[in-house]
Amino acid sequence: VDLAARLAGIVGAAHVLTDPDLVASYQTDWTRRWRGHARLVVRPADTGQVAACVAACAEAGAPIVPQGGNTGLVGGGVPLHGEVLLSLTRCDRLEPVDTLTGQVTAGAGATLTQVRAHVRAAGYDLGVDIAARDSATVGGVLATNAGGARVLRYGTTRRQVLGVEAVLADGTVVGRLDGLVKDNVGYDLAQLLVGSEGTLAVLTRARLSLFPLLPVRAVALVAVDGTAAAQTVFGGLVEQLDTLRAAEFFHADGLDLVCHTTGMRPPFDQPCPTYLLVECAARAGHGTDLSDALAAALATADGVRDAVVSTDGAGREALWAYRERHTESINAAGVPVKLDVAVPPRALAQAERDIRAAVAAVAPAATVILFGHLAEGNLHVNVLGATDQADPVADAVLRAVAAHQGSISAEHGVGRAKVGWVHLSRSPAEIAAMRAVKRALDPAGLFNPGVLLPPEPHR
Ligand code: 2HG
Ligand code: ZN
Repeated sequence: VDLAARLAGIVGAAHVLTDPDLVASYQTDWTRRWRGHARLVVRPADTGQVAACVAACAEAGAPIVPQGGNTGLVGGGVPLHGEVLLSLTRCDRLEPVDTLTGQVTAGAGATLTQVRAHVRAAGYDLGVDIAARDSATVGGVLATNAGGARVLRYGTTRRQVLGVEAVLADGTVVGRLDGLVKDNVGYDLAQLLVGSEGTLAVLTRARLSLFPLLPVRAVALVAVDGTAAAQTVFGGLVEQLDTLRAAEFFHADGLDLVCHTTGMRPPFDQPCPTYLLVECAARAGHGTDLSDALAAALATADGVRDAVVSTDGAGREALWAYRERHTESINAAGVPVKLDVAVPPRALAQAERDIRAAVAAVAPAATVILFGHLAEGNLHVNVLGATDQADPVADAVLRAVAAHQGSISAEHGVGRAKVGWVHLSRSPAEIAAMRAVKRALDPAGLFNPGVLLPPEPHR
């Protein structure tokens, strides 16, 4: 029996796709930079079916690319060379929120928006929040250890994961979802799989710790003179406010692009070089205190050129849109070379200058849009008009980042995009240890070949 027929026997014929029209959307990423082809798409509905599919592929020697919402930005979920595309979107079951512990078990295919709506009904919130929330799935978010806009308050995804269930390369199921906070029995497999980018196992479910829902929110957009000024303002706010949970920044060129693409009106009459967006959040009953405190803190913070504060839902969303609609606006302008990096905050402003200079040196006609998450020094480098120079551009940018003791991969993952530069952020000994883990868990190289680790040198 051929593989497609075997898989159809597991998931039902309707969930094995081979028709090129149906397979097409799974083979291209959202930015259009990564395209390839899948042997077929298989869409299991639960852990048992995932395990059976993995076992069948292992037996057939057919490599697997696991995929969630396909909104990744590093090509980590795109089949390039005829792999089996294992789509987890049907594994989206949400279990009841455990209100005694503030935890929930979610299927890998549930989107962040689905999980958030589910836990909100019980008075809880999900710590992770990213702009792709409507399509990004729990599995993809864990696989990349996604960061997003609230890391300064809740940490990255890793901090919110108490356990996972996953299917190993031979089709066995491992994991625990009991959510014991104190449970130290040997290696932490769940945390090993978080951030492993689909290279070690297929995540099927996760036990997540939740946070109290903070329904009262105030958002401010602050015009400043540059990145260093944004950091000064942020520092002033941190000193005065314990409700701060986001600090994002972008520049005039990005704002222009967003306004041009979306038709939004610029936020201020006078343009400024840089914009800082901050959000405060609190429990019910702190409404006026919150916006008053934010306005008062802004009034005394050094470096504020102009500011607008919004507390109502529509106003807050409108301010967030200037920041969150960067990605789609960049995409509308062309196929970007995307480099998500982090540098120590003290080096952020200089790193931005160095990155612009580095790109100008190899692709003088390219447009560089920089924005990101201020508190972590997490910069989203988007280079337009340079797809034919993607490798030299990546090389120049990532070397500039490494020179500041930064990380070549902050929150989107290494994927296929940065495999060639892992050595800039990890020592040979660390890479060897990672390879040993990969070989131990996936000796045949079944999962996500070509992602995360550079090809093995000949031994
Ligand atoms: C964000 O922070 C996302 O909006 C996407 O991480 C960043 O498009 C990008 O480069
Ligand atoms: Zn981001």
